[in-house]
Amino acid sequence: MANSTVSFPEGFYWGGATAANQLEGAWNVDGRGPSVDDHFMGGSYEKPREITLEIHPDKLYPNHDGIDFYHRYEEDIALFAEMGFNMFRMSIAWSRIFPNGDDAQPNEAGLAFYDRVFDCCREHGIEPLVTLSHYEMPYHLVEKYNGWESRKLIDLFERYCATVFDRYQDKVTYWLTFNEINCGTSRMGALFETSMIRGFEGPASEVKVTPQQCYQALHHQFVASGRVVKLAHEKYPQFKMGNMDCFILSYAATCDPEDVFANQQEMNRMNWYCSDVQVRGAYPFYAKRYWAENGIELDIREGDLEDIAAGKVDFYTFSYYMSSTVGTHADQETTQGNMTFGGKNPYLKSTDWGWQIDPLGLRVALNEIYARYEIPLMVVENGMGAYDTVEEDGSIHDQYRIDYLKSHVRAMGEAIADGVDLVGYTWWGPIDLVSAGTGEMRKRYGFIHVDKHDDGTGTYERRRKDSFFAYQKIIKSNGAEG
Ligand code: BGP
Repeated sequence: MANSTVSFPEGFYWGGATAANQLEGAWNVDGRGPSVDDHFMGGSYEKPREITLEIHPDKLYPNHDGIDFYHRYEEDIALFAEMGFNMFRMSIAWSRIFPNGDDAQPNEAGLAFYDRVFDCCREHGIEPLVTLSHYEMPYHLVEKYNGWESRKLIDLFERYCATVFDRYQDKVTYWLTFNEINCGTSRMGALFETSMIRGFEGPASEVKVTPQQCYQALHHQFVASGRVVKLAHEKYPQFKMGNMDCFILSYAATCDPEDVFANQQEMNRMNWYCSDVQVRGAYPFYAKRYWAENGIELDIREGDLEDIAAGKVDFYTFSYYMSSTVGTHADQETTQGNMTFGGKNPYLKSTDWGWQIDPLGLRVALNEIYARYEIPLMVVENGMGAYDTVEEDGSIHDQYRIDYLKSHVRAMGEAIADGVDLVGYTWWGPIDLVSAGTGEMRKRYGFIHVDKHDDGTGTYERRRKDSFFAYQKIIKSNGAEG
């Protein structure tokens, strides 16, 4: 097909995405309770993160003070505004609002913090996009209930959401229930699993969770998401509610029908299972066979399926970093890194962390997703983790990040020209923050550099990289300079 002229719709949302536990810091300030992430030590490219029963703030794991956004949010949001953001994706730390998750009253200091952040966004004309649960929860809920394995979490989550909906109803319109909810269906779900395994200590990659536990916990999250979306629709008609999936597009490794079929099954399990439930409001047709073949017997109680049906989301959001391949042949190579993401693709290059870069795959994904659901889409995470070098004069020439950004913006423009209703794009980590997968600082995504290092040194000074100005131009031209 010939190249068409691409243009982004007026009012398109351009911005960046973050998560509370990866940037706020202030882990024990103003009444915040311990969160699961405070028990999650730093790792590296080679070494998986480790889970500890005690919190060790003195040891090397940078998430405890993040990048100190808690105290520097005004400066950071002003920098986002300077780039031209009209959307900022962030999460609320549940443990700031209910320090133990099941407290009788919410923590006023925690609520007041997000008031300040949302007000600051509004002053800069930035629309907040808020994730209610981004890879963390109050640690007490793991100790007491074994996290999402317990149905009790449904009520507790609903109460937390009702509290923040009520408080921020005039400040926030766009909400996402669970970040990358589908990671609970795979080994990648180590992060998710951390939040549901009581008493485990050691490398996160060794957490043993059965398919039964995973899918039961997911069922509880689906019911919770359904109830919360229903509540929002009934009480706050101005709210727009979204899901959030980690979309890892996979290709069949060869044209052997066995590979094609294996890939189709993987796409169902990894990419479609959760969004079919959250967008269509019911378990998909292929679920029953999958459960039966994997020894999963879901405890579905009266009212659960009605809650799921009543909680269909208004828009679909996803993260997109890479693609992979799925094959059945013995010589199939896998990707490298402290987490592997499927098979290698000889046609693609990878980032320093082994994530295969595939902008055309984003166009494929957008077309596939839109064909399936036909509701507005947002790419709420996309980005490139890389080592950056600060030159003597303080500049940072991150052309590799600019190339990644531009190629993905072009792919989105083409998808829009294809007819996809794409309404927003938030780059992951517009400011350097702590990596979720490895717990490192040196895996940097930002357009803004933060002087903080894995050995605990640094001034936290913020510095514009070359990519800062590239994104600024893209936004100013509404995607034309991509
Ligand atoms: C997504 C998570 C984010 C984020 C990002 C990059 O899976 O939603 O929290 O961190 O991936 O991953 P990493 O930090 O491991 O490079």
